Amino acid sequence: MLDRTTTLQNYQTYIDGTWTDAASGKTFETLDPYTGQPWALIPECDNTDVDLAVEAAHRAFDAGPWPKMTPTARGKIMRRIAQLIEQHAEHLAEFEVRDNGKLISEMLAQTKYMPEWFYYYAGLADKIQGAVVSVDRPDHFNYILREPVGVCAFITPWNSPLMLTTWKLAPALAAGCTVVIKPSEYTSASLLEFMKLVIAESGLPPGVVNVVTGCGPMVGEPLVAHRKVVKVAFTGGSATGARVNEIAARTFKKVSLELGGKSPNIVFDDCIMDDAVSGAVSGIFAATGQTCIAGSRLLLQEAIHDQFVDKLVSMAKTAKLGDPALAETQVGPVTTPPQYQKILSYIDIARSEGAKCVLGGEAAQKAEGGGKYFVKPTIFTGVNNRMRIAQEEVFGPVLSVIKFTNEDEAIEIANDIAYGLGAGIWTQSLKRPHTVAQRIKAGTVWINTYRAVSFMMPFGGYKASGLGRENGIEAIEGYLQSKSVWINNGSGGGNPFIMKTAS
Ligand code: TXE
Repeated sequence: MLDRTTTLQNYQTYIDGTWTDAASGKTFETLDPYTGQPWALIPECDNTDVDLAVEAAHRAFDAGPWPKMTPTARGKIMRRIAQLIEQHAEHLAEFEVRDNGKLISEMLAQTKYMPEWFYYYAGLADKIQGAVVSVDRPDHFNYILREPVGVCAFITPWNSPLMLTTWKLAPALAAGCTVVIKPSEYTSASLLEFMKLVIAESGLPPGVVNVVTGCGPMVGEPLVAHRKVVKVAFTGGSATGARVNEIAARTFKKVSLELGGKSPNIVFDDCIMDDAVSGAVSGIFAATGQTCIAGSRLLLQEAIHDQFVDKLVSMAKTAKLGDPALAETQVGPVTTPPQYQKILSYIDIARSEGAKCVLGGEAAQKAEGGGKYFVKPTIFTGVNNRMRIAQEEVFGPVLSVIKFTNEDEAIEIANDIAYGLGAGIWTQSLKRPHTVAQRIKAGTVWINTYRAVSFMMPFGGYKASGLGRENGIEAIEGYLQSKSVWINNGSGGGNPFIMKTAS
């Protein structure tokens, strides 16, 4: 059971294998979204701490044992990380809930699943193979080395802090990279607990994983700009992602971005209706709608629209709002005060655009807990895909229902958006899922399911939803680069003033 003691916990950050205060000595408060009260103090890092952390990661990469260790030995340490997460999954989930207000059932499912990433990429560590190339020159022996890129910066958001760190950390460690992580200023505590219980106990050499805490402009920007960082992996909003990408481009860093979404959940009239209703509810109200893959645009085929909306409203209105630390709670508070304001402002926008509110549409006043950040599950019908409520990411429990007549129109609406992260399709047809999945411009398409993720399945976005893919075998490519080695075993002759080509 979550311990909500009122004394503020004082955290230090973790740089070069050592617990330390911010160089400035400053701290900032982190809030419990359920009570609305501060519960911990986090070091307020700045440029100086960023530099210390990147230098530590750089030493660990350049001179330290990590990249030099055999991949098999690296894999063993990663398996130890997985075991430590298994051991502390409940504790870590409780700290996630305290900091981000998401449901204990959801956060526990995540922390219990996280070890799989470390097992999977630990298994890949000693299967990173170069190649021998029979090059088109006589007497040559050519080969390609696959090398870790170097120091990586991770910038993570507040919605699933440890899970989204894991998606980056496991492939980076397997590749032999070293890392500096900047968590969201709203949810730094669970990462610091993870460092204490998992990373510091795992046998990883000092400097391989470091943390700098603080806000985006003060810590994130200098980290992205640092000349010794060679790769940036970011999860967050599209506007911040664009800024991170611009800064990283100035020093030619590799970048992967996992950004926002406005995913269509498309229900055809040949669906199994109860499954689709449940999928629509889970798509938008799970995690209080604060997921990048929220199915925030529900596309309903005309013939079933009214019946579906009735069933949807009946199910959604039973959602139990309350303390996210209790197993029976189904919708928790919004994580951050600015996010709460943003959601309420989009409810006003939807009304002013002429959408019809058939459920919720306001803040929920909760006496218990004391927190102010609850929003009632909200459904708007009569939404037109050109409205802002259909086009812009709300990141809250607000669903836009859009009617369509046929498959072509559904696909046109689904793709008529800046984003392309996920999409759901509900149908019993055998043929339709494949044709529709091919025509949807999104990184993930779920058919008769929604919000499923796995360490084995690539995850990422089309269009403004991001660059690159996390998870699956291809994710490790983002942390590797190729080196071509040429060995001439014959004569070194030829004209020294022209490039050596085949002719
Ligand atoms: O995210 P930010 P915010 C979306 C969602 C939400 C909106 C804003 O729509 O309403 O983004 O949320 C760091 N240089 N998503 O403001 O700013 C920041 O400190 C470097 C979708 O909380 O993107 C944090 O660690 N870093 C999303 C991280 O970026 C900077 C999850 C994410 O914060 C920075 C979260 C800067 N200039 C929000 N400014 C998803 N894809 O799941 C901020 N940061």
